[in-house]
Amino acid sequence: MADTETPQVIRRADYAPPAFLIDTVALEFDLVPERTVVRNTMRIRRNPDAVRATHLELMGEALQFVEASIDGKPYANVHAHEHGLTVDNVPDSFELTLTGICNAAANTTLSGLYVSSGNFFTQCEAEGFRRITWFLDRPDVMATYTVTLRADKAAYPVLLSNGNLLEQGDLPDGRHFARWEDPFRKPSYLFALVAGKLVALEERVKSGSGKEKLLQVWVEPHDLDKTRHAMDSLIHSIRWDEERFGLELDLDRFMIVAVSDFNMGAMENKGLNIFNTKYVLANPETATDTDFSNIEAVVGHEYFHNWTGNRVTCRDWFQLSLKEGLTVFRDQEFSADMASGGSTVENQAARATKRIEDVRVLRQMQFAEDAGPMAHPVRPESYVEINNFYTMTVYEKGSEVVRMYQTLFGREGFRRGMDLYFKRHDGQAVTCDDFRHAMADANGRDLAQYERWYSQAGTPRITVDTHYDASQKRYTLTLTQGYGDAASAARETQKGPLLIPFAIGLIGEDGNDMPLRLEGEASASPQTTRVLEFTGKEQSFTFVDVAEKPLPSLLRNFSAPVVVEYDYTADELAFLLAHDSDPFNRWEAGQRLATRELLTLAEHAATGNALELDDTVVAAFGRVLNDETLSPAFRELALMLPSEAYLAEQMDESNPAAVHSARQFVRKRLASALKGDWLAVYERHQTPGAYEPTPEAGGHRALKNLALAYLAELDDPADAVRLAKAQYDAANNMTDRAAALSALLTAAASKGGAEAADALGDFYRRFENEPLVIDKWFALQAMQRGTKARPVIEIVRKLMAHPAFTLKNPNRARSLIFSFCSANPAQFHAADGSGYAFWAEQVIALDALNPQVAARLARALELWRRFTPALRDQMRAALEKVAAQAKSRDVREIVEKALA
Ligand code: B3K
Ligand code: ZN
Repeated sequence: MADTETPQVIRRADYAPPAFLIDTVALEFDLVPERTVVRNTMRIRRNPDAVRATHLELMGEALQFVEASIDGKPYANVHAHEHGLTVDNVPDSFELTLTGICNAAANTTLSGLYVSSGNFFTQCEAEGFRRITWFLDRPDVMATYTVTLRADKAAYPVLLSNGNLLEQGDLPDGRHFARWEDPFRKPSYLFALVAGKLVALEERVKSGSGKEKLLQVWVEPHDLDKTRHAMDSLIHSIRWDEERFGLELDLDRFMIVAVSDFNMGAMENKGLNIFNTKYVLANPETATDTDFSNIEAVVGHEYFHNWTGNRVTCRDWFQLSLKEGLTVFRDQEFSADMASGGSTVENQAARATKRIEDVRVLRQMQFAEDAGPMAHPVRPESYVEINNFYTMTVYEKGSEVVRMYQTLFGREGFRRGMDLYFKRHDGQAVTCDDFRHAMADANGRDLAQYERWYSQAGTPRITVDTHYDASQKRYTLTLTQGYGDAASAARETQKGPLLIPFAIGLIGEDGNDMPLRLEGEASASPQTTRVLEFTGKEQSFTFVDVAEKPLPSLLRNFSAPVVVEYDYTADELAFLLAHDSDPFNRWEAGQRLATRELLTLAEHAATGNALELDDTVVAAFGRVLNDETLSPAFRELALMLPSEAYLAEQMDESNPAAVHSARQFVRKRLASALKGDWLAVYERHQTPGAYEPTPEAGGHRALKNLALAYLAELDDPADAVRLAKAQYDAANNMTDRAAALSALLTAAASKGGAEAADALGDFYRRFENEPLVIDKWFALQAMQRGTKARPVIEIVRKLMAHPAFTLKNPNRARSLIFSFCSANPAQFHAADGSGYAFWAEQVIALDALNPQVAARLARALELWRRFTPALRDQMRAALEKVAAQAKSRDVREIVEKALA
């Protein structure tokens, strides 16, 4: 097999440096949708550090070969094939020019060069560049690029690529050109071009060293009024990276371009970030508070990649978390700092809100991934299709693995490690080990054991035993670590104990933190939270001078991505919820209390027993609801029950119907028992006046809308309907309007209601020309409560035929199909298997159009083995159907691993 043919499984252990290096690339594009001619001139030389090869193998896909020349002379000794191009008998150093043609108009994969709304865009990560031209399309081949774009001037007035604009001008026949140069060496996955009818919001800012920078946010003309927030987010990101990490923007110009057809969130191409419109466009009428904060986070994330990803990149794709885990950590810290008003630790509560949201995502999605057939270490050992490994594990667990360095060494120690990392590796393609070594060396530590965080899959479980010796005033915690009965994909990787930073506090009877003095220490430390370094399989820590029996506050601020098992009583959890000085653990106590109760109720529901709710839960939730000393944003998070998906995953056999009954029962009980309080909170947390997307105002809206959602659960939801209808009509922002519509849909499920239908109709008419809002319209309906008379699958199937629906636009497909299959478990897992049949049809249909999106949807069934037998059998049948028909490597890898 030629080396560019993709083997079945790619292994990390097989890494070998490239036989050739490419120093410079000059690309010329004649942009025509069906027939773009690409001329690619590369300066190539043998890699002195690799074994000598007789021929050069370049990767290429879906390309039509035209001609080749070496050092300016036509060269016939080339062979184009399905996976690339072989060039025989090459000298040691030469200039190779290849001309090929690609069909951007026919490209529905949205990888490589494609057309969206009549404009040209590219997406190259991970392996899309080879769909544009033949290349050593791997991240350890870094070159400088000059790019010339030529196109019809009327149809494509704007021509953009990476770096700085060198010149532009007119050509004969109504065409024009632009020439761009990126002065920094980069891997091919960071290449980008954009051409079309676009307009920009522009700002000029001065960077830390006083240099002027041009910032642009490019969109279609009708979207220019939705770019301010993205621009502000970019400016804040630039400032933040200078202040927190001393990292300055290295180009004179930085561009963001929005495109509505996009496979994921955004892409960090050097100097020319390309974004899904969903993470750029926002104004109060069209975007929710969540959209506003997501935009800030994603703009930050892509900008931060300029250093963590672009200046220092990955040696190979197994190192993906080197840039993704680190950059997620950076964007999480950025959002936390923005919410708490600067990079200080003062406003702990605002930071905690962000932390809670991040941990909720990690636990709900990454822990589930780690428990199934796709479980893999943060640095995977093998893959079939790399696009399947842009996962929660690589991103979110990867971020936790980076965060733990900061937990161990403090902010200053972490910064020292970052500084050393850039000093050693700027301009290089490196590995996760290089990052770990920089952290270790900058802090004078041996971090050999820490490597296991990168190589072991599965979620660690820590069991905690405590003993208080009243006569000696000694308190001993014994921690044991393991993985429980992990899925086989994870078990194979588990070799030994991890270095776990385990943050803890001890709480006295008065609810205050107690002083902490570990055995052997001269005196108690001023901090009442201590990070214990837990490295053994089992390890004990003894605190002395402990005046009374404490209540332990474990894993404060979620100091490691693990599950903690400790037998708290319901009263103890209620006490922690009321008193813990660590806001994360206050929230956590409420979640534990609710989870335990909900799981008991789900077992009862599964066996047909009557449901009854413990008063401790109602009382504890009531106290939080009415505690005006807590921020509204925090209260909203604390009063939200764990999701159905998370709860189902905690059961021995996942039973979505039973979980749904239990959760609904609790929601109704909390709604009715606290009805007066919900109504009062609803009134008290109105945000009159102009809309402001601040965390404070957003917190009020979140709590108010949660109150509305609870009220909509009442058997007689008349109050909720009245309030929701008034809120819908009067709303001056999308957060309130969408929440009102959602409450009307909920109320309609128990009572039926013309109000919901009217509001849905109005919503569609009002926002017909706003695709991102129409996505919300589809999603709200796909996620709604179903009834026996009207199961949601019927509504979804009907919406598939709606003129505004198309499978080709990933946002639209996600809004209807993914929302139903992944965010409406009770309806998707209907006992008759109708959800699974629908899923199989859609995965197969998407597979033919866009394998990356299809493979994401394919993952909705991967945990099938954990479900009740009746569902399990039907899920397997659906998976087998997809396995028999799917063509792409992407989908095949997912379903074959699920069935293995
Ligand atoms: N690096 C891109 C993701 C590319 C995904 C390719 N399937 C966006 C990001 O993480 O910033
Ligand atoms: Zn990223």
